[in-house]
Amino acid sequence: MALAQPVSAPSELQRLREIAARMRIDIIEMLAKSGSGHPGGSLSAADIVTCLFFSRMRHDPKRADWPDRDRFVLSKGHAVPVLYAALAEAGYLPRQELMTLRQLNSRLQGHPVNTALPGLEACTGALGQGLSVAQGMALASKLDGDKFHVYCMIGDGESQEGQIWEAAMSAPKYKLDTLTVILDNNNGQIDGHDVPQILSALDEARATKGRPTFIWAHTVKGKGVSFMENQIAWHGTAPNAEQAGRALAELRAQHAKIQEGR
Ligand SMILES: Cc1ncc(C[n+]2csc(CCOP(=O)(O)OP(=O)(O)O)c2C)c(N)n1
Ligand SMILES: [Mg+2]
Repeated sequence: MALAQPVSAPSELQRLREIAARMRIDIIEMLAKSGSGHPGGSLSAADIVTCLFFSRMRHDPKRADWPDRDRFVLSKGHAVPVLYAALAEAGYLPRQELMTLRQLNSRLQGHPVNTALPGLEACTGALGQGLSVAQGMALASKLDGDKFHVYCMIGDGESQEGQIWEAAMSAPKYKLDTLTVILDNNNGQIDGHDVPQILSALDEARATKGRPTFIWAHTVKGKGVSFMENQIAWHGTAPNAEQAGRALAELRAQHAKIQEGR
């Protein structure tokens, strides 16, 4: 997707890139501590989730149950470390709680539990189901007079589920312009790591009337950590201490480089 004009001021793009870089550090630290979880699909989604939570979504961490808030449903629920990192960054939970990922009694389970933690909109993890949940929310928004917008992220692997296709066929039938679906295709039309392109696609989606929007985001699985990028072995394996050290050195160097650009 070519951008006709800048979508946000350079300082705003800088702010978003810094947040995404910090969230990648959080993801690796969380996974290294828990010893299990899914780095690949968490790292690939970091820029998109950042653009949603810190630029385009209307939400309030102090009022997680605000009826008019925009909703984000992470249908590829196994990538929830990226969502926990965003919620911590936004102030829904204390940053140190991230280190309780996947522990017994933690609010941060290996897949999102919406009754456990404010900011989580749906229980997801059984691939294919989140888009149907998001569609129900988008329909409710329409019935209430377009009160809020619903964003749903699905995975390319997840898209092999029939339920995704059923939802994709029924959403246009109900003219669900309150729904934006983002495919994290960590393999395109937009570069899912390019902040201006993500923002522009989200703006176009929000302005589209009479039909839902589907954004096909081209991403790299494991984005940001050289030895994890495009390596399927890093789909669901947490880094050990030595690997986490190497990953964090790279992510901290990227974060510092973005900060230098201020
Ligand atoms: C119904 C169902 N089948 C299988 C799984 C196991 N599983 C978890 S993640 C995954 C692959 C998902 O790939 P993709 O949607 O592309 O996610 P990403 O690459 O972003 O991690 C599978 C098969 C599951 N969670 N749910
Ligand atoms: Mg994938």
